[in-house]
Amino acid sequence: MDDVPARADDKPLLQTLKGQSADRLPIWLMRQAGRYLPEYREVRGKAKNFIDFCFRPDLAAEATLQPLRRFDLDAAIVFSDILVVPLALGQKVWFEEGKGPRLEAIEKADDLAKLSADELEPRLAAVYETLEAVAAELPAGRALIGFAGAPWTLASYMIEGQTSRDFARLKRFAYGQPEAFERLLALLVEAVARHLVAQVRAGAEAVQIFDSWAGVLPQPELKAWSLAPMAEIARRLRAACPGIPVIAFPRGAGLTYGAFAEEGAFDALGLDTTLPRGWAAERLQPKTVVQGNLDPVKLLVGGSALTRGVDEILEALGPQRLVFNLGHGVLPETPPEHVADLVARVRGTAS
Ligand code: 1CP
Repeated sequence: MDDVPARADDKPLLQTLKGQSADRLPIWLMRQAGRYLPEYREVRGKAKNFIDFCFRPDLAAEATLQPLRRFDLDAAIVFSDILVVPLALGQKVWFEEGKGPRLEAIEKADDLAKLSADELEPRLAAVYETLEAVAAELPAGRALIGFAGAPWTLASYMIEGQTSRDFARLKRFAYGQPEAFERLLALLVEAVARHLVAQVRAGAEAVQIFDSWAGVLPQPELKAWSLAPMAEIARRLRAACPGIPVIAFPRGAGLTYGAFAEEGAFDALGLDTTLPRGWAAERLQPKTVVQGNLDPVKLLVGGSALTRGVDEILEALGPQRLVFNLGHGVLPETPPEHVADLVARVRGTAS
């Protein structure tokens, strides 16, 4: 039996995130567990609904490990959702099949009084149990990633009540009631930081903070409401868990990615699909590790669109200080064989 767990410093993802040279170029994919895998759809069918799924450690651990059984990936990301945090704060959250998340929307400052972080960790105990179960089964050399939504993106769902096209309700609240909005962000900083600390204590070896909707903010609010809260979360997490690598994914932040790199609070920046790689190599990589940024549609299409896309990234950003990933999540229509092709291409050309 050679199932002695690898030392953390034997794991290529952790080596790269810590700025060390790695044994190989690490790759994992945002939304690598999910509807494009038939085995995912099967375990998903065993739960009453999506929230129940997220809170069933046996099923969630299985979904977390599925992509690693099929593909030679360097990390597992715990199967959960960013919306478990609003749920743990006392907001009503549910998923409508085929439509996505729904929340009982916050409409006015008074509604904030209903939210509290007092019970956060006990309400999210199932997520930590999932991490413990996955950590016990993780194949050697692979890392376990925990995650949370950033305060701005969480606030978007909490105020809009669902996904949005123009974020008009969110922005009206934020610009019109700045004091109440700051209170909401402060509560979310506290909740997300504690949720990440608990994930690390349960076995997460790196964390990613998803700010999926950062790109709808103008300046100076992008710095105030996306960058500053994420940096504060990273600082609190590091104070509690020294050395834990933090990846920030401020999707759509454009030129402000430069400010995220200069902040110095993050070990790596997840680049979205549109960020120019030459600029990232010149302006970001000297200061931080980068992760990204293949267009998920190239993965869906496969063939030469995929191989050319992979090669462009490896050429512009590899092989050091790069974690290979997509620029956003795997799309549900993606053929699983294309993921195998992607991993083979990264392994073949980069090692
Ligand atoms: O029916 C289903 O199976 C629902 C699809 C699904 C899945 C697979 C949802 C609903 N959430 C998840 C899991 C999930 N969500 C993970 C699992 C781990 C992995 O990556 O493999 C992660 C990291 C998330 C994170 C998440 N949830 C984000 C941030 C990342 C991103 O895609 O920008 C966001 C915005 C959500 C909210 C959410 N949950 C689910 C959906 C369909 C959405 C997005 C809705 C929208 O577009 O606004």
